[in-house]
Amino acid sequence: MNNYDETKKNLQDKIPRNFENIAMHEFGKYDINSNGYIEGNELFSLLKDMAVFFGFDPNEVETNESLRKSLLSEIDVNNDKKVTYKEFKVYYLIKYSKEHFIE
Ligand SMILES: [Ca+2]
Ligand SMILES: [Ca+2]
Repeated sequence: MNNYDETKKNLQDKIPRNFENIAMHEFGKYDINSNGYIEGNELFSLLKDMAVFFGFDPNEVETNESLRKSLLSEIDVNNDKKVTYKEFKVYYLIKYSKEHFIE
């Protein structure tokens, strides 16, 4: 087994089995009206949290449209200005990994 496989396996071992539940729960916090999309005003709290994650000032999200756009483009893969659970999960997995087991 090469190093890459090793690393991948270590990572998989560390992701909790209930990760899906955790991610869904997090998604639900942003999807206030539970319609399956984080969109419109719901995006602000997500983008603010993302700003913190990427090292920006969250207050800038309100005022800085280009920051908003660049953060959204990180997560909104199909560029429809809505964030689905599937799109959210990719970001959240990275965030979770970084917070829990990557320096
Ligand atoms: Ca929604
Ligand atoms: Ca989308």
